[in-house]
Amino acid sequence: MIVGVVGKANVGKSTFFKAATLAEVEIANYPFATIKPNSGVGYVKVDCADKDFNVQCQPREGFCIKHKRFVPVQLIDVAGLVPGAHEGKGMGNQFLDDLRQADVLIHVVDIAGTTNEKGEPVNPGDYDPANDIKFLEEELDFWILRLIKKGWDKFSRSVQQTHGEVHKAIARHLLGLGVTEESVGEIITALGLKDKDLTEWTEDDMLKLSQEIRKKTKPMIIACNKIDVPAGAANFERIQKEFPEHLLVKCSSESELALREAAKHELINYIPGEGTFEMKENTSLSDKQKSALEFIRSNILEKHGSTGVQHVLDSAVFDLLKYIAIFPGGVNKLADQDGNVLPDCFLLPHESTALDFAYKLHTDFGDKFIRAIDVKTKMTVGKEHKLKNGDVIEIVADK
Ligand SMILES: Nc1nc2c(ncn2[C@@H]2O[C@H](COP(=O)(O)OP(=O)(O)OP(=O)(O)O)[C@@H](O)[C@H]2O)c(=O)[nH]1
Ligand SMILES: [Mg+2]
Repeated sequence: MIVGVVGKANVGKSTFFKAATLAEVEIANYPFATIKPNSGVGYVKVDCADKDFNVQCQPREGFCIKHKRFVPVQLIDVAGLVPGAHEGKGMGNQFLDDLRQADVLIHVVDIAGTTNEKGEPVNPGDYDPANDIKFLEEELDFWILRLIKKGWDKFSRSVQQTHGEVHKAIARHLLGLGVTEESVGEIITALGLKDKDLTEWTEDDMLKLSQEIRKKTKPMIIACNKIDVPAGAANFERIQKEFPEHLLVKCSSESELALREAAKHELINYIPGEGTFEMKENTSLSDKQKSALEFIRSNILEKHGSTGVQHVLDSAVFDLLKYIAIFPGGVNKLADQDGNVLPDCFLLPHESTALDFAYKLHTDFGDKFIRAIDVKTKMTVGKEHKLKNGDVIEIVADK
């Protein structure tokens, strides 16, 4: 699972990324602080299956606090985009190539409007963040268009000469984007381009294809960041109405970063994504730190329920992509050979079957699949059985 963090320059992408990964990255109040992409491990939060068995798990990767399991996902934070990036404005958009493999995108928006279209600081509310939602999608479309156009002449001639099937050829041409032949087939049929010779495609045909490919391969959640700045809340309400088709989640990355760092230094007890934290006794918290934390408690957690950062990640993976978390385990034993209880948790696409899960564990399990057991109910299930979020599954395979 790869999650890409995108957005205009200076909106808080790196702050969001750092809050989610605690990786050391550059954060600064001017555009293009990030040049090279940052890659790190963040976590999505699921109800751990260990609770159903009254045990404590020992995750091989990630961690579990009070039966909330944090499952690793890869996050990539890239340079900021500005309108006209595809024509070379700002840092251009070629760096987006690092996001080709992303399964889902988090679009970070400065919902308080404290940065103009170039990413320069302005007074809160002086810029309308609705513009960013529109231009960013366009810039992503132009980025995909560039990938489509790369080597198009040669490619289209060779498909023409070999009478290749258009949807298969395009999927191959865009292999790096992870678009399937089936999806390309559906898109070009809907666009009425199915029978058009590739050598005759216009730039407009290609742009339409780019837009549809973006929607299919790069679903996007909008992280409405800087909700702590007073102008943010009203903008959020307004923009939510203006973009009813988009998934918008409010957040304050800066607050989440402060809480996670305080927790890392053992100054507070805080479970990422929760609406509360506790100050630890006998710590070296200064009065200034204490009041900053109390400010977060009353202005963010109590007002909005949480800082939103964890919620954005979870929502991207579980609401938008509809992934499910599956734990391998045995009916007689929940631990692996080393005694680690429920050591693994896998994120699988929506509608994955018992057989898909077997293949995910090992090719041999898939090839030699006999049956699977739903460990919570002890029911035997077959290959085609659709798994659901939180299932613990034992695969029985031929030796
Ligand atoms: N008030 C407030 N400020 C924030 C928040 N998140 C980030 N910032 C500030 O916004 C500025 C930009 O943050 P970065 O994380 O560097 O932004 P970026 O989008 O990575 O910027 P580029 O890499 O330059 O595109 C910094 O001054 C941050 O401290 C937030 O939740 N609230
Ligand atoms: Mg940055």
